[in-house]
Amino acid sequence: MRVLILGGDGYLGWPTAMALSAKGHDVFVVDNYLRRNIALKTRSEALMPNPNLHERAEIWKALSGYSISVEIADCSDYRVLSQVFREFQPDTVIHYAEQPSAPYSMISFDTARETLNNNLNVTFNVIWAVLKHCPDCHIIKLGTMGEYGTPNIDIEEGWLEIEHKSRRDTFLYPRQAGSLYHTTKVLDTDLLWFYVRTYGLKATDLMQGPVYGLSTDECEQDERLLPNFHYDDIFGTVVNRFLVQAAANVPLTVYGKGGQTRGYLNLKDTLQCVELAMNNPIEHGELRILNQFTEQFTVSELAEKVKQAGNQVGLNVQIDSIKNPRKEAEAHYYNAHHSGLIELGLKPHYMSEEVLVQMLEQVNKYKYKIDSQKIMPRVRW
Ligand code: USQ
Repeated sequence: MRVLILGGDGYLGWPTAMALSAKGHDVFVVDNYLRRNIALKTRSEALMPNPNLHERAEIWKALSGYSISVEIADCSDYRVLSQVFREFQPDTVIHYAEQPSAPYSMISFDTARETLNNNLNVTFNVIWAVLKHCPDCHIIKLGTMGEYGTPNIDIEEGWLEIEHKSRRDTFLYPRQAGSLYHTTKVLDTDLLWFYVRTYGLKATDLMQGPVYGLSTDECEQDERLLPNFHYDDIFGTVVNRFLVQAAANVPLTVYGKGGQTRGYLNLKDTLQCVELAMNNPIEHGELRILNQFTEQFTVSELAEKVKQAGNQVGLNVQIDSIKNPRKEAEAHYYNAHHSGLIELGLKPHYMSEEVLVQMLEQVNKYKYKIDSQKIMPRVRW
């Protein structure tokens, strides 16, 4: 397949590009280094150095023989994106090109505006470029479980059947996000759904929970190919942060009561999920929504797991409950359904002690690079 990956420099984008090129697909990645630039501005650089996209593509080609085409361009500029679609004619577009940090979106008017503009403009441009140049192209978009929030009822897979005054209909499951970033994803979903039902596009919206992990099969071959692994308060997701905190002997930063429950998945499973979505096509006019995570934990359970894994490698991990910098429920009902991807063939890599120990050992190799200034939360809302 001809696969276009937007946001190909990211934590998910780069490993996806290598994994799909290794399967023989013709892969083209576009990125404007938005995350790299924000990381530099906010002192949130990744733990390991990441060569730029051109360099990574060259290293990958030398190692594997597979080519990845690279363009450094801004997907929020329609003229640029339109040209890429017109020339490359993708069978599938994987849209990761969003500002992905909830805390960054909550710093100020400017960062909120930047997040809103970037995320909605890119989604809108993707929709129009597909409509104009390749209406058969399957749009695979990364949504987030955070779109649903933490409702006091079960979270269904995208849709909810409602009975009202003895009549029934099916609607998008209600959404109530907890940050401006997550809200842009809600708006993305609405945009996609409008264009899918009106113009017959084909789209899969993957509602992903927080991802953890340092490497994938392809990344393991050369450390210069590792994904950009963040542990700061802006781009670091909770499990990755806890692993680095454990290695650095900093007490794990559980926000508030620690009863916040989310659905988690290993980076290796993100790649599987995206590939499964791609290899299982859908009809024109269908918006397929899949909840993309493999297991649910509270933040306190995660901290306990990292502590146990730390004991195995001789670390004395402490857990600290600190004032929650976010407005979110700290003890709540959470039961999210996620059978769609399993039915498509997902084989989960669960968060076993062995997996956590392996990750701690990997992090430990870069312990000398950990900057403990980047650990405590700097953004509050
Ligand atoms: N948390 C802590 N301590 C920390 C960091 C986080 O207790 O040091 C808590 C947060 O308060 C939250 C939970 O852990 O309750 C998850 O936080 P996170 O920072 O790992 O994830 P979040 O900000 O929600 O965003 C991440 C990704 C985002 C993706 C989302 C999926 O950055 O792109 O959309 O996970 S979800 O959380 O399901 O919305």
